[in-house]
Amino acid sequence: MAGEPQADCLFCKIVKGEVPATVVKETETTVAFRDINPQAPVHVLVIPKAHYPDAGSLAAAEPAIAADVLREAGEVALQENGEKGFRIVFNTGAGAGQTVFHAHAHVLGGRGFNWPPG
Ligand code: IU
Repeated sequence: MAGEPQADCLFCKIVKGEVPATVVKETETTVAFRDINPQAPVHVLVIPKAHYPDAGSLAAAEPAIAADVLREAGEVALQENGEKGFRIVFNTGAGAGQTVFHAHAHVLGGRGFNWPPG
C-alpha cells in the first residue's frame, strides 16, 4: 500500500532503526540524518517516514507530509548552517542522479554553490 515501509528500502530501514544513521532531527513524520558521502560541509537528508519513491509522488499523495519535509529542511539548515544560504535538492529519477528511491531532500550548506548545477 502507498506509504507503507518497503522491505528492500534502505531509508525505510533507517526509519525503523535497522540501519544506523547519524540523526540530527526527528519529528512524528520525518527523519533528518547526515549523508554518508557528504558533498558539502553541511549535507543532511530529510526524509518522510512514509515510503514514497520521490518528492513528487509524496506531494501528490501526502501534501501535508511533503510540507513537513520542506519545513524540516529549513529548520535543519538553520540548526546546522545558521542564517547563511543553503540549497535544497530533490534528485528525481535515475537520469537526474537519484539512487535511493525513497523521497529525500538534500540540505546542502557551508560552501558556495554554482548555478546552473552540475
Ligand atoms: P540520491 O539523490 O538518491 O542520489 O541521494 C541518495 C543519497 O543517500 C546519497 O547522497 C548517498 O550518499 C546517501 N546515502 C546515505 O546517506 N546512506 C546510505 O547508506 C546510502 C546512501 I546506500
